[in-house]
Amino acid sequence: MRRLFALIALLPACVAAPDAPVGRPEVLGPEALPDLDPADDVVEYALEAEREPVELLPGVTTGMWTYNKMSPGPLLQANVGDLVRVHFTNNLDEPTTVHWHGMRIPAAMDGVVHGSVVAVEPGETFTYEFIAPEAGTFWYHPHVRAAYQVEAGLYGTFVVHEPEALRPDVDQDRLFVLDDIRLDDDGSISPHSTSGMDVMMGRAGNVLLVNGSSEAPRVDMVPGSVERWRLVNTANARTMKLRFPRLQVREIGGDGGLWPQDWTRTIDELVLPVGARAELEVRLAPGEDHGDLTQVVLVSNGNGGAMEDEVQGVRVRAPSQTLEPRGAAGYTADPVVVMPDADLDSPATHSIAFGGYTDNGQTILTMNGLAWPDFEDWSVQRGELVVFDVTNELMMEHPFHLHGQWFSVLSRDGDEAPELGLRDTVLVGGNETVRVASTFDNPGMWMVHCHILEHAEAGMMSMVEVVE
Ligand SMILES: [Cu+2]
Repeated sequence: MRRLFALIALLPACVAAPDAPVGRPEVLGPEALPDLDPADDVVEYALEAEREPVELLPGVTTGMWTYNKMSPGPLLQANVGDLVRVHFTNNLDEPTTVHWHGMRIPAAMDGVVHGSVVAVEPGETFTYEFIAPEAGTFWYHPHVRAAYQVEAGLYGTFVVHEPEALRPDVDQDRLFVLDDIRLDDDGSISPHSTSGMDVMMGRAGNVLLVNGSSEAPRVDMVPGSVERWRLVNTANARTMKLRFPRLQVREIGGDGGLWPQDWTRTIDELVLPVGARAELEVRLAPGEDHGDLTQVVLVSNGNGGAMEDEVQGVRVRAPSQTLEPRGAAGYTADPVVVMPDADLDSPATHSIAFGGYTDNGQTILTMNGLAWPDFEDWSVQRGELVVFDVTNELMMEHPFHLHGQWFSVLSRDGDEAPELGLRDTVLVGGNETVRVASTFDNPGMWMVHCHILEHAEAGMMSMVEVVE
């Protein structure tokens, strides 16, 4: 039972996949959706948004909005380069869309309602079609009234597999979706607030979920074995701080997929902002009989203050019978990752400021002074290297998210940033400036926004046009 009864809101079951698709390794975690197209290089899925009671707390059902009656929704998979076709049907009573977070696909398929792209109305079906351009761990969610729809349960994962030669040699590939949700005592989702601290800080849940369960999933690992773990943070607002007691963990990739060997590093702690993903190589040392992934959360200290507490996220146990590890090598591939040609000293040519003000008691959050649906006129040439600053004029943090492109993180307040590789999401701390670089190689109109969904809906969204 991982309910956070005493959570300070102001501060911020593993199901085996059915038969693994041909040519794609099995990923354990959310249930995999069957591919309807027998061709090797085409995947076709039927996805349906509908209401469904889901058991989040043991013995208690919550009326959720689901994809295919599941929350998280089913795991979609493709090999890099595959044609992906998703027939999406909206059986809710309000419009929605599907946004493919992190996937650099055509703007018309990105699920953002703008220009000629309209929402999928109740009862309608829309087919999303694109080539899976890069390998990595991605997720999908609505981009309409997202603070409400994502909290209600509309989120799922999409794994695009690397070519065989670049895949880690592991005993198991697992996916953990980390989320929180705010439930009332009867198990129903607490009403949303459009003012006060929920808008200022984002909506924090009082129940932690891993793969849709409030019970920490249990994983059996043979001592001496090695696994690939993919982590996704789908919470509305909660930055996840993770620790890995008694496990040996190497960070091997992030939003933009797996890294060259040079960049991989041993970690015992990880900060995962909302929207972001992590790729980990996880070992249970020989002779060790258990380990954990823990989530560091704030709880009351009983005196009106707050303290950090570690809550089990994933429990790792060695099976009781003695088993020999297979001797898998782990992650030994060394892919070439083309990074934007910029470094710590590169000057910024554009700046985006997160700000806000109060108007008649209503909190309005802005980007460069404008609140969505108003946004600044910002365009770049396709393929142009742009170094830009993301500046936070407020004290609360904002996870900056760019659609359709990836960027590298150059610096934080002028100092080298710890984030490696290509990203689509980066956390900007209170009153901090993060400098990033992108080559903007995907044409179209693209969202740029804070991924705290309450902030986005209070105005913190903008667009950039990448001009051919
Ligand atoms: Cu924000």
